[in-house]
Amino acid sequence: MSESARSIPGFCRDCLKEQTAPARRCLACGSPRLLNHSELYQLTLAHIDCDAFYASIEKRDNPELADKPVIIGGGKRGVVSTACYVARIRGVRSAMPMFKALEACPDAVVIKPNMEKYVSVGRQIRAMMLELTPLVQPLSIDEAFLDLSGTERLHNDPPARTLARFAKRVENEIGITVSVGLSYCKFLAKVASDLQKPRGFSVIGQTEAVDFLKGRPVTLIWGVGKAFAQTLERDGIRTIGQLQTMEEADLMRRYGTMGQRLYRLSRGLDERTVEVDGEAKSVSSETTFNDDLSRPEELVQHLRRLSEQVAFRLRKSALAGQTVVLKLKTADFKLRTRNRRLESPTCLADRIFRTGLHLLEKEADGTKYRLIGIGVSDLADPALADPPDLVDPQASRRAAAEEAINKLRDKFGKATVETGYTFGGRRRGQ
Ligand code: DCP
Ligand code: MG
Repeated sequence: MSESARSIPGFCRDCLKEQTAPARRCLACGSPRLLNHSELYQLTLAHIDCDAFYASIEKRDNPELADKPVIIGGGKRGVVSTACYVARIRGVRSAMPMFKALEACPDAVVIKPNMEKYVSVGRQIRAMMLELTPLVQPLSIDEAFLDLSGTERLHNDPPARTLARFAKRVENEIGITVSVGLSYCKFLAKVASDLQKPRGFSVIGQTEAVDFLKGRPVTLIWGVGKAFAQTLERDGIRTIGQLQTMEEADLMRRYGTMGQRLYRLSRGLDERTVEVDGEAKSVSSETTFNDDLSRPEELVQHLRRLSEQVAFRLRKSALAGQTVVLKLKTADFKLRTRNRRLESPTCLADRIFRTGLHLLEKEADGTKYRLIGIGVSDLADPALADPPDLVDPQASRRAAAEEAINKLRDKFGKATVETGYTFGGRRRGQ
């Protein structure tokens, strides 16, 4: 063993015993869960994400489920919210229609979500995080960034060990597991927490960042969704390594401000700090078109898709919103926002979409747009959202119809079922 390998800082994640010589098992307790990294005790930025959050809580509350495949879902949308890791091995994924999930895993135990319970566990975990540092930025119900710089004195331990203790504490006191990512910036801390799930603890240091990123797909970069990945693919760019060889000016000329982000993140440069007041004030989703659009039916299609994304994000954050906001940017970069307050908060794609449609109707007057966005503000507790049929007696029927349509589309393809939303008084989308 070389001298440098000998001195890599590390410890056992089970008994926390220091372990500087890399080995297969802990010399003290025999656990294989050892953590060694040359920058282990310098890194301070963490991302923590609970493992199969809803499913883990249900397993905790019913030990008979421990080794069984468990799916949380059904309810309003008939899709999988989350699946435990046993069900994932069998091919079940988040957002999968329930009937497909049950095809993949017929013996799965399906449980309806109990949001109230999940929100309360989420709050307990957040309170524990705040004991580590005041700099906690929640991203959703089960995940947060933590900046642990300057906490070494307080905890009498470097952040890496404080985080390992935290993971143990959550297991012992709350009864579910978490995965930790530790790095020097937000981007890589978030990437790291996903590397070894469940019960993971991964470290990405400054020295290996560029090498680590080299072979990864561009979709790992924050803000590179499916559509933008396709644009990059058309330009022959698939890996982050390719971005690493490109000039900043070139990337900016091609992709605007996004180009700058690609330049920086591909090199592991990310100066964003952990924002304490990061509690969302609104949840929205928007898209910039490849070519400017003015035809109502095209705008409506985007509106529909974006409304579904907003509903999905609301669900993930355990939020609802009472004001629907439509955002449009004209071809000559003028911004138009229109909003409408609902009778009750909502987290349903259908209600967001219909309200957005109403707002869009007046704006789709032949103007050419380069961007459309939809979102909700006035965020509220999802338990208060969408009281059954109080608002619109048709709503639950429509939700059921939406589900039936989704099923047909899954079976026969998207083109089979057109819903023919009325727009501007005429029937479209035939
Ligand atoms: N969620 C949802 N619908 C989705 C994705 C997630 O309702 N399509 C909910 C259920 C999850 C919770 O949000 O339990 C947290 O989302 P994550 O993406 O962190 O997923 P999990 O915690 O379930 O799994 P992982 O272990 O991959 O983090
Ligand atoms: Mg999670």
